[in-house]
Amino acid sequence: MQLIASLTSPFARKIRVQLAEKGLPFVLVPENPHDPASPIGRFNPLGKVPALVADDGRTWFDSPVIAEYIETLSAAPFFLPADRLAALEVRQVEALADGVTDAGILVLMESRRAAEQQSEAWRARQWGKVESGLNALQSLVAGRTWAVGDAMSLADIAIGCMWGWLLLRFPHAGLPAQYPALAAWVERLMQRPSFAQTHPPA
Ligand SMILES: N[C@@H](CCC(=O)N[C@@H](CS)C(=O)NCC(=O)O)C(=O)O
Repeated sequence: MQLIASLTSPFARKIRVQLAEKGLPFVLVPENPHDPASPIGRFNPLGKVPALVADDGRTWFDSPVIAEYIETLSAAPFFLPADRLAALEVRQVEALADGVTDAGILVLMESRRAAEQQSEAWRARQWGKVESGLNALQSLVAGRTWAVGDAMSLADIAIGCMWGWLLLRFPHAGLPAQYPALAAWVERLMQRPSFAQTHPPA
């Protein structure tokens, strides 16, 4: 298996954590999707990482689809419950965490535009989604070991990768002080080798 990924992508990190937890071997192909010369469009018409080239030659994107494909490989532990409704609950929390990251990416991209093109209203709208998503996630994990059910799932992986990316890109936003319960909950996840090995480079 080949995973085409940037080392800072939280979406790619979800897959790297999942593969590491299962002990599945793969080749990491580092790619910068923002480089106009990047071949990523050959693997994902949307030009985004991650994309996975499976051993049978099929290509999968985006991260929730790749994660579900990996769950079909019969390699324990499993990160989606067998019960379809319980699995949907996991997927919803994953969508919430991914959505926070998506909104954060829009804030980051806005800040990289020329000053006169930036919109404070747009930035505030997107940051509002980050904050309301983090509030919901903090309430969700309060007093719980795992975000959904009684085992680690894609929900936990997505929350951990989202938080790691927010701290990387918004180090001065004071998020750990604003969301102390969520920060403490994620800190425990970060002790796992799968998260420690995939920490994004500065
Ligand atoms: N929904 C996608 C999001 C992937 C995504 O936004 N990847 C970013 C890197 S973190 C990217 O490749 N951006 C390049 C672009 O938008 O052109 C997933 O879950 O895989």
